[in-house]
Amino acid sequence: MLNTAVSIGSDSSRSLPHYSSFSRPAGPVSLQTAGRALCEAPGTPSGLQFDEEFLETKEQLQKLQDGNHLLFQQVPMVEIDGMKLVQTRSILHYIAEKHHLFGKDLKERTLIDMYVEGTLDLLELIIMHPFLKPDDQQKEVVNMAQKAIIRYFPVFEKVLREHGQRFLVGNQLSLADVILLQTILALEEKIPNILSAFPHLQEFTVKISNIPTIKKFLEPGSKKKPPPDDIYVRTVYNIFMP
Ligand SMILES: N[C@@H](CCC(=O)N[C@@H](CS)C(=O)NCC(=O)O)C(=O)O
Repeated sequence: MLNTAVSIGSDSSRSLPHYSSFSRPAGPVSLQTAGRALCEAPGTPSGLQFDEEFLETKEQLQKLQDGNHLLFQQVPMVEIDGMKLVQTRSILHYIAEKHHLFGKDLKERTLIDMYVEGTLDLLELIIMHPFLKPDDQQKEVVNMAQKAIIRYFPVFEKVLREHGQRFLVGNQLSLADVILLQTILALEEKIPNILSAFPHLQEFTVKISNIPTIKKFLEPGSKKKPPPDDIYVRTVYNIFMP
């Protein structure tokens, strides 16, 4: 899979794949990814600080591979707490666990995991969208909208309606909320009225977006990824295609 899926931010190097390193008081952390992504999400509510250096060439990737920094020769990689983490889900889970975004017990954790995995299935469609042929892109927007409106959003709308909390699981923020917010925001870039039939999700989006650390991340000038553009697509191809 062309995993543009995990990264922690981008700017005018906008949406370029990148190698990044970041640090927080607990110790050095470094992150390496390819494009707009998922890892930015769980670190965000915790106020995780990081610096970035973008992967822009095949040679940069090769250097990381040759240096044995990548367990399976792939990005994303996050260097944190003395480990070099790879595999998107493993990275997400580690950061979520570390920052108390993974529920209070096994049942909550599993519920969060199910919500996250379902949402990621939708988010991955969005992430892959720029790599489709131009003729297929419009059709895929329709497909994504249908998937969101028929399959995924009704589930979360019902959860929020019945649960009565502002969060999906328990009474505190979890990885499920963060990934869902990320997915809604990414989808709204393509389909602005995607939430029109989902009042609880609209409220959810506003409330979660206003959590101070998340709000800051969503403001201009942060490390949040902008929508992918042609330069991003070309760069990803140049780096990862043989
Ligand atoms: N299962 C891995 C897939 C990672 C992946 O496919 N990475 C691609 C970039 S998007 C890569 O590094 N490709 C280089 C290679 O395989 O040599 C994950 O979820 O992190």
